[in-house]
Amino acid sequence: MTGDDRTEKDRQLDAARVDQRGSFLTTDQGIPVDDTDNSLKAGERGPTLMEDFHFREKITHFDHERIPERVVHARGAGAYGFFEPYDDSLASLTRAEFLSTPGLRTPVFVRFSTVAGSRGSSDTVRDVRGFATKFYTRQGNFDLVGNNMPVFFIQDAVKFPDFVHAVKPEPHNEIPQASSAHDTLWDFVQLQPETTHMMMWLMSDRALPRSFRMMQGFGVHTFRLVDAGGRGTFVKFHWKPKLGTHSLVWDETQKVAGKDPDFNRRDLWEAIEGGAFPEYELGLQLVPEEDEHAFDFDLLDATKIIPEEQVPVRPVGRLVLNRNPDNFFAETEQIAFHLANVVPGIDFTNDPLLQGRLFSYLDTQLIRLGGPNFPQIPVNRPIAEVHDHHRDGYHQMLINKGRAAYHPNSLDGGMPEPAGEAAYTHYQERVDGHKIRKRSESFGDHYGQATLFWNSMADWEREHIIAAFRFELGKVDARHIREGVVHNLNEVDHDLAVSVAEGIGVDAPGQPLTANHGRSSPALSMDHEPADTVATRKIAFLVADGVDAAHVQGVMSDLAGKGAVCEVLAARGGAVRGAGGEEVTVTRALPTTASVLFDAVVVPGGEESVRALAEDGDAVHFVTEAYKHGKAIGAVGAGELLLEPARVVINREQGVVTSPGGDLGEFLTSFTAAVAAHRHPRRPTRQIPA
Ligand code: HDD
Repeated sequence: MTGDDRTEKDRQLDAARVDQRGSFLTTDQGIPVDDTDNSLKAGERGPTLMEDFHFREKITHFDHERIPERVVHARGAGAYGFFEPYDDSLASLTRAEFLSTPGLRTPVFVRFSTVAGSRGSSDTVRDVRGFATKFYTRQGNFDLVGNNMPVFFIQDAVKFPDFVHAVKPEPHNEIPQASSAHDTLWDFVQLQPETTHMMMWLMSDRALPRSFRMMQGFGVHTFRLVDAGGRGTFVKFHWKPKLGTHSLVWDETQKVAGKDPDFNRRDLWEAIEGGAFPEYELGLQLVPEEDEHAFDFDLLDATKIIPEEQVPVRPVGRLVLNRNPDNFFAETEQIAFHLANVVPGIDFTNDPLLQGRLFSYLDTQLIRLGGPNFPQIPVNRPIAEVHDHHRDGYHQMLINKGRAAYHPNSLDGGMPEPAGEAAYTHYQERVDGHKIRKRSESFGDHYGQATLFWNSMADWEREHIIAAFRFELGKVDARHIREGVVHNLNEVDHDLAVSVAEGIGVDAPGQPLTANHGRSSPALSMDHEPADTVATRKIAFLVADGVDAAHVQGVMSDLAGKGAVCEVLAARGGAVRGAGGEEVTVTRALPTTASVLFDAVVVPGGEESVRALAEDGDAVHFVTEAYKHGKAIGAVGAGELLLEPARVVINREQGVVTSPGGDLGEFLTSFTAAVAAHRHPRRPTRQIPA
């Protein structure tokens, strides 16, 4: 990002940026340092002296480098960018300018995360992904702290510590890391049926995103837009990725966790560095206040969606991420989201999960960032001006002039005083009720939408969900917990419960508890996702000496021209010799990589090359595994000879594209479509080892 692309936030950050390249070493007091390799000692073999201020400063700072990781969402990756509304059509519904001023680019920082694992855990675990956006608007910061699933595990924030304690590693031995496949989580789940809908999402491939750039985001709760006259409209926020919503498969994720634990983080970083800026569309579901009770669920219940077929998602603007942070700790780690950061025109509802979050986020930042001045940390500072009566506290960075840190005052001319028309005014909701600890009966149906989700899945999505339940519950030792979950699943769908029971050694339920209502919502399935681009897809070319260099060159340049990222892999790094004696550069040696790190594989022709690959276990396994994981496989000319030892069945419909005569034109059309389809999950691969 250069010149005019720089946002106001970017320019503000310049004041905090430091570039030490070309500078000599100093202490924190600015004293030049003569030696940072030897401490000051009384004699060459003598004790280190207390007066070595450089030594003490260096060690002390190091000793205090760590801050507490986030209690949830500890592992994350972030980027800067901007949000831009399409038009002014929301102006009649909200005072929020950033949503309704055409052409206004509001700077943002987005942090994606996993939930359960600690900072050093793997990216590709089965988990919810956080999708938190800080909009630095001219009216102040607005934080949309969402997830990649539209519902949540619990209905009331008071249950959050229970849920998190259950899903985190077990307290006696801190096992397992970043995994929900253990007794305590499923114990909680079976006893707390409101988790059922979210567990369906968690067991689906939504929990295994291929990329942060290919997952949806949801504000989850019902919020409120408020217009200039104080009229409210219920709203649900949706992010839709431009590249479509796509997932990995379970076996793949487990292997990636070892081969490249930074898979999603690296993907985001590399896409932005390479100029393929991730883009998402913001969509809103809008419900007039008078329709609050028009649904068979409660809008205030965060375990429910509003089916898109009932209330369509209205596209309102786009989010583009175009700059990586300069320093992970300073920016991605220190960014502090808070649900209560709203701007005029956006307000809360009485969703009890939302209400509890309004307390938790500020509270957690105080311990995590060490005091009440964390909003002054550069990444957290709004671009709107800040004037307040807050003073002092740890790490106060500002020098507030004047005498009157109170209101009303006469000494500083009464300022700062409450703003007039520009001020945030809370939605004037009339509230009338008794103080009671009670859940509304309208929150009572815990299964109907879990069934809706199940009914909406394609055949292969259902297979993956069943396999996920079997895997997770297969790791649960306590039989009564497994039985409890199956009992709850029988409320969702009888066939589902029976299939899961059969895989985990508990008795299958004899009959359905509730008849499946038969309703579905096609928008919930990933089977209908757009499959029209190969942009940023990673494609491996397997080569050895004797490869047909024209195949490598021809296929690579075509795919690279369409935005794909191509790498040439061989048994060793360096280069291989082409069939015509030319040099073909190798990007990476096979032992340093794996098929799970790619979206597709091409075997170019050149009989000598293909025969050598067929004798190389790494190469054969590469192709077999890619096939098993449903990836596009292309073989040009003699490349086809590798498919048999790799147990690949040639079938264009299933994304295995060959060109026996070596004709590239027709091959490229079919192969491009096969890669754009993301995965081919309907291949008969059960017998294939990988
Ligand atoms: Fe939360 C972090 C999303 C319920 C308490 N949450 C956190 C982050 C995301 C979410 C994306 C990471 C932000 C970042 O990148 O820094 N949380 C959600 C969603 C929820 C939700 C979508 C339900 C709809 N959260 C929730 C509840 C509570 C919390 C009910 C507590 C009552 N969440 C926290 C927290 C965290 C947090 C403890 C940990 C670190 C942080 O806030 O900054 O306050």
